[in-house]
Amino acid sequence: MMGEKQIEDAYRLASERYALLGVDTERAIQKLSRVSISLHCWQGDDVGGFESTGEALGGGLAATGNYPGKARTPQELRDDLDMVYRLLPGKHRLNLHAMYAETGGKPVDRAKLLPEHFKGWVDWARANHHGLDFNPSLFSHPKAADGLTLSHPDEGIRQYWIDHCIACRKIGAYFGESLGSPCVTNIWIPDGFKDNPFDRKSPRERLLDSLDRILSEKIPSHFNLDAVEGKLFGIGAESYTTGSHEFYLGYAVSRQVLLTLDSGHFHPTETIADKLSAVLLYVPEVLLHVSRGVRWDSDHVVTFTDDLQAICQEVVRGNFLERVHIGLDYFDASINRVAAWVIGARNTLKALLMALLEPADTLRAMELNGDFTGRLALMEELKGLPFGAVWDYYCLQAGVPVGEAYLDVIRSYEKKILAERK
Ligand code: RNT
Ligand code: ZN
Repeated sequence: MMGEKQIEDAYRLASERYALLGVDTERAIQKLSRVSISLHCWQGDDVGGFESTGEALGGGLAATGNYPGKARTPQELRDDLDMVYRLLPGKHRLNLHAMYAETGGKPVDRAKLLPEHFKGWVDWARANHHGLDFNPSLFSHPKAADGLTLSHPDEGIRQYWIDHCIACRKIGAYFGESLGSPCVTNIWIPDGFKDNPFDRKSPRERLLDSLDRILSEKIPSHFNLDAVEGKLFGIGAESYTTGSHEFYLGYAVSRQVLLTLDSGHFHPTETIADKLSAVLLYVPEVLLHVSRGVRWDSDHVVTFTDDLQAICQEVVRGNFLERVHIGLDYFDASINRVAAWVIGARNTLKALLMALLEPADTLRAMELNGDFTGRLALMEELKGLPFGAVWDYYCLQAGVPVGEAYLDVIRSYEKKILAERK
């Protein structure tokens, strides 16, 4: 393992190298330390939740694998998350789903969920200085069994899900008020059709009406921010998705709510990086669901891909760190779930750091002067600069394991804690 002195020496050399390009590594580290990533609670238990209704994962979502040790209770999930946060530099948030309510053993209807059902989460978040974000859960439920919720033709079912979303916004506001940091409450619905519908219009009209009714009560934006998440298709909804990208883009622009961009929700070669500078001209803020689709929206662990780098570059180059909420969204049940969280979150932070270390002024000037040769040459050279030494130093400073050393911690946690969960 690398010693402190080695890490510091490597950092000094790296810092000098970056300084030659006019990049201040201390400043980059400073900026990175202020970024909070919202970790998705659902990586810890394969999107199960704690309602114990025996419902299988629905909504066209699939978590594959059967690695032992998944969290079975809110306490176990919080224990696992505590371990994850200890391995990440910086202070980070948690993104909760409504189906992770703590209802003391007795089932509570999703339409009747109250802030008190999330008190355990809020107490934990407050004690550990985590902000909380939220999501209504419109899947894995008998009333969503046919894959329709807010666009359902049955008024009773549609109203049920409207009520659930209204309840969730109030819970989001409670999070924001209790923790002194606005909660982003993100609405994603599975609605769509396996085969070609005859009528593509009416479900969208119903969805629009549902959303307007859900959002009709104004909630101060320092407590709760509303976001809507579109998608291309889901398993069992291959031919039509009511809440498509165009639908929600129009909705977010016209209602001035947040637009959620999930990197797995577009055609496989379409990237969300290029969308940021476009949509942020029209919507106030964006929520990112950083994910990795392999051939489809498979929600693989986020790795250090060109795609991830491009997303982070766009956030940084556009000066959007204040307007883009960065959340993760994947679920891999085939590897240690704590490691899955840590790997994806560290990669996202690393990619942000790499973007923060770009010689922005130089590149901008080259571009404005039409020096595209220089721009290409410099952008390619940057890929080989020692940003890893800066990352290691940041981890050291933050008191978290450097490099793959975090794996030892996870392995011993697995042996002591996860292996006992049968
Ligand atoms: C589904 C969406 C959505 C979910 C979570 C669990 O395709 O990405 O964000 O992953 O709500
Ligand atoms: Zn998502």
